Amino acid sequence: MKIDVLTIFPEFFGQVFDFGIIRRAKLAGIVDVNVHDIREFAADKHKMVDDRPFGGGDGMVLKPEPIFAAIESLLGTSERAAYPAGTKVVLLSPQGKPFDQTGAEDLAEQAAHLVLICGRYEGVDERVNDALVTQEISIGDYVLSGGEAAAVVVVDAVVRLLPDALGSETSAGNDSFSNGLLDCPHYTRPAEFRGMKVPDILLNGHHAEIEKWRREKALEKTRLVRKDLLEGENGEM
Ligand code: 9D3
Repeated sequence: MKIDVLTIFPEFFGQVFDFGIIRRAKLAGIVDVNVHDIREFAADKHKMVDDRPFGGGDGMVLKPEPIFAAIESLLGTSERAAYPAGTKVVLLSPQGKPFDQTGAEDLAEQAAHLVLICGRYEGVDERVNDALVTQEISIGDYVLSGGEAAAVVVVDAVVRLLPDALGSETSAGNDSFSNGLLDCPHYTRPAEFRGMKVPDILLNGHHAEIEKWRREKALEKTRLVRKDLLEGENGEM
C-alpha cells in the first residue's frame, strides 16, 4: 500500500511512523508512507494555503487550489472518476463518518493507494470534498485542532491490518474488537507485586479454565464500560 498524507504541518508527523509495526511494515516493503506539505503546491508567490470564509465568520478555510495541485501531482488527475483503481482519497474532518475497526478493515482491503487530507482551521473549501474526496472520516466525537492526529490514527489502524504487517507471533484476528468484546486483563511476573496477587487460576488453572475465565472477564469489562458493543452484537445476530 502507498500512503500519502497532505498537511500544512508536515513537521507534526516527525518520527511518528518510525516505530513498531509501522516501521517494520515500511522496512518490509508492505507500505510506503510519505508526508507532503500542502504549501509546496501553492502557486502564488506568498504560498497562501488558507483564506477568509465567503459569507463571513471566524477562522480561515483551506483554499482549494493547492490541494487540487497536490492531488494532480500524486494521482495524475483531479477527476475523481479517473483515479486509478484502488485509490482512496480521505478527508479527515469532524463531519466525517466515525472511524471504526470495520472502516480500517475496508481501507486495508480496498486501498492500494491511500491519500489522507488533513483539515485545519475552520475547515476545507467544500469543492475539495465535492471533486476529490472519496470518503470523509472523523475519529470520534471530540474536537481536535486539525486532522493530523486523526491521520496518524488511521495510518496506524490500517497498516497493522495489511497482510504480513504483524509478526508471526500474533495476529490481527486476536485483537480486542475482532470478537466484538474488550480484551481480558493480562498479568506477568511477579506473581505478587506490592501485595497485589495475580488471579490464582492463571497460575494453577488448566487451559480450558483459563479460557473460560478470560471470556468471563472480557464480557464483564465490556458490560461495564462498553454496553453498546454487546447491544450491537445481540441486535445484529
Ligand atoms: C470548534 C470548531 N468547530 C466548529 C466551528 C469546527 C471544527 C473545525 C475543525 C472543529 C475541529 C476542527 C479540526 N478537527 C479536525 O480536522 C478533525 C477531527 C476532529 O476534530 N475530531 C474528530 N475527528 C477529526 S478528523 C479531523
